Amino acid sequence: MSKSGQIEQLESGIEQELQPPPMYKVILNNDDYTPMDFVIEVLQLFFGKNEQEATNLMLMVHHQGKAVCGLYPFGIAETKVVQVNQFARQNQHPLLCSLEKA
Ligand code: TYC
Repeated sequence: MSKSGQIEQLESGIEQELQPPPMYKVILNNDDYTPMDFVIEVLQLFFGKNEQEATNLMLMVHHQGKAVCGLYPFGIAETKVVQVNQFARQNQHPLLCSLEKA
């Protein structure tokens, strides 16, 4: 590769490093079976919500079908999704947590 090509590549690498990481929305989806209290517990345990915030967010999911629980860089968002879905399955609930690019 030419010298100027190498410099361009280096510069674009540096620019990328200076950007904030792309963020991902962690979404909680409604279903007909997961108990409301369980969803409130999940929001407190995994998303740091207090009881009032967790209740409001759970009701938003219940009425609107889904809601954003938090915004994180990919690795953290993916870990939350895995942990929440695993915790739901361990407790025999169909609750579904998913990921969307912000
Ligand atoms: N719709 C559920 C019920 O009536 C409650 C619920 C809320 C389930 C939010 C999932 O992400 C959810 N028991």
